[in-house]
Amino acid sequence: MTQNATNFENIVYEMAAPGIARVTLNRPDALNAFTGPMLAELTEAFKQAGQVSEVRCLMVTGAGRAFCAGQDLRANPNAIKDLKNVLETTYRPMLAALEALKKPTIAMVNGVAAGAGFSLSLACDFRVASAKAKFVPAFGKIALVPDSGMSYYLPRLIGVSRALELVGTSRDLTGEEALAWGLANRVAPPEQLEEVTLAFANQLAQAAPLAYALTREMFHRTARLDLTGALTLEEEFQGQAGASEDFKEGLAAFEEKRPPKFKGK
Ligand code: LHQ
Repeated sequence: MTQNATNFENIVYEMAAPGIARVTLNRPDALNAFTGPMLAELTEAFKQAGQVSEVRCLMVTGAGRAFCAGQDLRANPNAIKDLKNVLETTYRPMLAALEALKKPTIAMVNGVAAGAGFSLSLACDFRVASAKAKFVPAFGKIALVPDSGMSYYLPRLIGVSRALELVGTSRDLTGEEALAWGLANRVAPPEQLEEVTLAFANQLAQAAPLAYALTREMFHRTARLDLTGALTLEEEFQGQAGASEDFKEGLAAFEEKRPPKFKGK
């Protein structure tokens, strides 16, 4: 894949390293705030990353000093009139494409992540935060409720009480606090952020793709199941994973005392 092969204007989509794709929100002058065209490009990039088997892990980050300031409150006044419609038609497809990826996704939070930008970081499987990062709920300050998936992801990650504290007080969370609260998986000094994220991405890219996708789905679905339901789901998905070529490769690698080479089949 060449850099921005799809002629994106608001994002950069490229391979950051073998097996690791990177999407960079690229409106640094507006702190990478979301516009309709940017959300459409993100949707397309996530779909492409899902379709290309060479992509084994996806990183999402922001150009310049911010990760993303959420909805652009200035660019298009119409976009902040019918909020229900904007969410349904522009944010939901982007979040659905990210969810449908079924590959490890890491938000590399290089700076402020506000409103729907904070939500996007939560919709990724992992967050690696710069020590300079700030997670800013933002919604409460403009009398809105959390959207773009925050109502789903945030209480699951940090519990209902802390989620309500953050949104109710509109308090920002630093990278270090995010780590302590279990919201970030790693925190790194700004100059080491990329190196730390790539090392983590590289580990994740070695995971057996089918088993990872099934595990991810199980962990999301079992939150709504009782034990019997969870055991049933495990049996079904283990049946699928156990029928894969990658399982055979895993067993062979174990016998031969070597690292496995998974192909996603
Ligand atoms: C911005 C923005 C921004 C435009 C900073 N837009 N220019 C979905 C569907 C439909 C509608 C509604 O909402 C949603 C979901 C949402 O995301 S709602 C939440 C929207 N986001 C916000 O309310 C965040 C507003 N921004 C801020 O609170 C601060 O700017 C943050 C905390 C992001 C950054 O603070 P600082 O680092 O101190 O930077 P700054 O405030 O000085 O901003 C730098 C520039 O960026 C400034 O422009 P200027 O011309 O004065 O230099 C800001 O106006 C601009 N900017 N966020 N969302």
